Amino acid sequence: MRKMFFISMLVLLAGVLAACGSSAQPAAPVESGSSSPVNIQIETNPNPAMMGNMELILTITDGDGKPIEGATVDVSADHTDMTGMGMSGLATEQGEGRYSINANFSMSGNWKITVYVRKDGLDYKEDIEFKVQ
Ligand SMILES: [Cu+2]
Repeated sequence: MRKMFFISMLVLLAGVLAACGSSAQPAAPVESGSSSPVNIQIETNPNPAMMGNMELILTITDGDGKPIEGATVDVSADHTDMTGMGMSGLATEQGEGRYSINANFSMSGNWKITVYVRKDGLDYKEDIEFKVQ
């Protein structure tokens, strides 16, 4: 229950990842490459990532390191070792390229976070491996 303390003030303001067994994936986004137009850094609160309720904070910048603001940022999470544990939701913009979303990670282990960043002509997807203690 101690994790609840860290995020209780943020829940009302931020997006929430909702558990969902059959979320439709958007079609054919651009996969990340070596010369990526978008960089995504992921932080968690609490840090390191722990089972239970967590806030994920994504800092999204362009190839020049400038924050990407005003984007639509979809986040999904899958427990890599199992099926049927997917969650997805829309992150809430916090300014200066930061986007946050709350999620309940019901199991420890390896998760894959998939982030979709869309703005004007930009349609970008990145998978981020993620370990929950
Ligand atoms: Cu699981």
